[in-house]
Amino acid sequence: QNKDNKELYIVGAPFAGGQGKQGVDEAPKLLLREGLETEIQNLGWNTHVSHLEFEEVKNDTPISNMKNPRFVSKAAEKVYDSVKAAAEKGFVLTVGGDHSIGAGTVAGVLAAHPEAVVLWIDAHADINTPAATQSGNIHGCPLSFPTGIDELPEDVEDGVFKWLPRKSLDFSRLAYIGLRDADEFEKSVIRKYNIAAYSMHDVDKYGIARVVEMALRRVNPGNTRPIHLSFDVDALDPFFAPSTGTPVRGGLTWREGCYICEAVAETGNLVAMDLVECNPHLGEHDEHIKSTLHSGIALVKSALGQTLL
Ligand code: 4U7
Ligand code: MN
Ligand code: MN
Ligand code: MN
Repeated sequence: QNKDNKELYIVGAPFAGGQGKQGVDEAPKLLLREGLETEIQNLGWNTHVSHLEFEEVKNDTPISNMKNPRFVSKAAEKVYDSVKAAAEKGFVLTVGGDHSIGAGTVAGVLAAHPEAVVLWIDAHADINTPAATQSGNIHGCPLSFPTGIDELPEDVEDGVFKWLPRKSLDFSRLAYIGLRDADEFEKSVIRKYNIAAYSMHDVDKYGIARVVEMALRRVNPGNTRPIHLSFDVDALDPFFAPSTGTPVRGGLTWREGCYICEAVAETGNLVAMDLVECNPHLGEHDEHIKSTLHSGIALVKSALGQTLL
C-alpha cells in the first residue's frame, strides 16, 4: 500500500438478504445523500462511487441452516469482485447493506492484500457456521467462510460460497472489539482458536485506547500488515445508532467508536473499511435515522484522516 495514494473507491452494496428486515439496503444511497462522499473529499481523497445491483434468486431454499443461501452467496461474490478490483487501486469503503457482504469484503481485501489483518467492530461475533446458526441469517456467519470453519461440502448445491477462498484469513489475524452478544457456539470458536476478542467488559476495564492497542499488538505486531476495518454500526450503543436490525444495549459511545477508527487510521496501514447495518426503516422517528446515519459518517471520517486538532 502506497501512503500517497489518495484514490478512494466507495462500493455501495445495497443488500438486505443476509437477514430478515427490509430497509438496510437503502443505507448506501441515504448515507451519500447525507454527505458521505463530500465529507470524504474534504479530507483530501479523490472519490469514485459505484452501486452494485443484486439479482433476485427464485426458489432459494435453505442449505444447512442458511436462509437465502444462493442470493447471499451471489451478492457476496459480486462484492468480492468489486472490492478486490478496487483494493488493487486504492482505499475501498464498502457501504452496506447487512453484514453478510463482509464475506465478500474480507475475501476481496485479502485477495488484493494477502497479508492483511481484519478488525471486526461489532456487538456480535458473526462467525456462526451454516450448521450452527440458529437464526439462519447469514449476516451472523460471514467470518466462518474466510476462516474456513464453515464445513460446507465441496459439492454444495449450486456452488454456494464455492467462489470464496477458504483459510485466507488466519485466526491470528482477526480481532474483535465491542462484543456483547456472541452466541455460545461463537464463544467456543473464539476460545478454541484463541481469537483476539475484546468485549464491552474489556472496554470498561481497560478503556478504549488500551483495548485498541492490545488488539493491534495481537494481530499486527510491528505494524507491518495492511488493515481491513469492518464496522457494524450496532457496535455503537443504540443511543448513538438506534436504526439497526439487531441493537444490543451497553455498546460503544460515539467517541469510543470514533477513537477506534482514528487509532487505526494513525497506524498508516488501513486499506479498507466496511460500514454496515444502518437500517433507515427502523427507529421510532426521523431523528433516530438521522443520528444513525451521522454516526456512520463520523466513523468513516475518523478512519479517513479527520483529526480533532
Ligand atoms: B450482525 C446472531 F443469534 N448471532 O446469528 C445470529 F444473536 O451482522 C445475530 O452482527 C447476528 O448484525 C447479528 O443471528 C449479525 C443472533
Ligand atoms: Mn452486529
Ligand atoms: Mn455484524
Ligand atoms: Mn445488526
